[in-house]
Amino acid sequence: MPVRSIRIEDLKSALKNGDTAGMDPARTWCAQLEAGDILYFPQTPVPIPAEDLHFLLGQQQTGSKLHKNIAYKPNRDQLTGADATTATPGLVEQLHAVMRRYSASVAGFLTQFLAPYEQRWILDYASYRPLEEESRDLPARRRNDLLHTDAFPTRPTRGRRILRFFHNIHPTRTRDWVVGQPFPRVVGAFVPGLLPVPRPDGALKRAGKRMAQATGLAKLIPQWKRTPYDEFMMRLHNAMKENAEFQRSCAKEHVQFPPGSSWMVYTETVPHAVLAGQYALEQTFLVEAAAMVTPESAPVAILEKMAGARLV
Ligand SMILES: O=C(O)CCC(=O)C(=O)O
Ligand SMILES: [Fe+2]
Repeated sequence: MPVRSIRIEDLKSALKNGDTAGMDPARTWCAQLEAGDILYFPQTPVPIPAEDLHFLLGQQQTGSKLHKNIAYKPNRDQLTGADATTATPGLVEQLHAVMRRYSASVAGFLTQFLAPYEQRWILDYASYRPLEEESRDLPARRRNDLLHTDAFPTRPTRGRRILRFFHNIHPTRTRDWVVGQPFPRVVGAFVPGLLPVPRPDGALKRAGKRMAQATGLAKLIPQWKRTPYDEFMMRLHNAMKENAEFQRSCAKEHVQFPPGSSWMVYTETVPHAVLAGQYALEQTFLVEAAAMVTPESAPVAILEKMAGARLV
C-alpha cells in the first residue's frame, strides 16, 4: 500500500507545466489513488488561514465545548455536531464560516489536482475531528481504530467511490494510521468463506425497495436505500471490524502523518484505522466510478465481475 509523497515544490511545477513528455501528472495521480495508494503531502497544498487555524485549535482554552465530531454539509450549507448547549451562537457561526471556507478550498484544489475527473463527484461532508483518537470508547462498528473500509450506514453511494482528503492541524503531534492490503486481497479474505459473493436483488426485493423509496419508508430503514453493492460494502465494513482474527493477523503498515501534512485516499477500498492523533480536518468526495482513469479498478467493477451481474 504505497504512500506517495508529493513535495509542494514538485506539485507547483507539475501543475504549472502540465503535460510534459506525454505524461499528464494529474492522470498519474488519479491512477495511483485508484490503485490504492495514499497521496501524501508533507506540506498541505490547502493551507488554512492563520486565524481559522487559531480558532479551530483555540476552542479548548476558551472553555466552550465545540469539540465533538463536527460535520459541514456543503449542499445545504449546514453545520452539525457543534454542541449548542455549551457553544455560543457566535462561536457556532464562526465555526460554520471556517468549515465553509475549508470545504470550498479543498474542492478548488482537487478540481485542478484531479482534473481528469472533471468534477464528476458529489462534494460530500467536510468534518472537523477535535477529539483525541487514542482510546475513544465507541461500539465496535463505530470504532475507527479497527482496520476497515468505509461504508456509510445511512448514505449509500450506489457505486460512487469515497475519496477523502485529510489535514492534520495538530501543532505538534502526528496522526497515526494503520493501512491494510489492497481491496481485492481483503475481499478474498472474506468471500466466500465469511461473506457471500454479492448478488443482484431478486424481483421481490427490488419491488420492496422501490415501494420503500416511494413511500418514504426507506428513510427509516437504511437497508432499503442500499443497492446490492452498498449492502456488500456495509457488510464488509462490519465484518472487518468484528473479526478479531483478521484484525490481528492481516498484513498492515503503520503510517504517521506529521503536523501540517495532508493526505488523500480512496477509503472505501483501502483498509485504514486511526490509532492516535487529535485535530484533523477532512473533506469527502463521492466520485463517479465511470470517471476513473482505470474504471476496472473501481470496487463496483471488481464486485460486478465477481457476481457476473450488475450490482447498482
Ligand atoms: O479520522 C481519521 O483519521 C480517520 C477515521 C476514519 O477511519 C473515518 O473517518 O472513516
Ligand atoms: Fe474510515
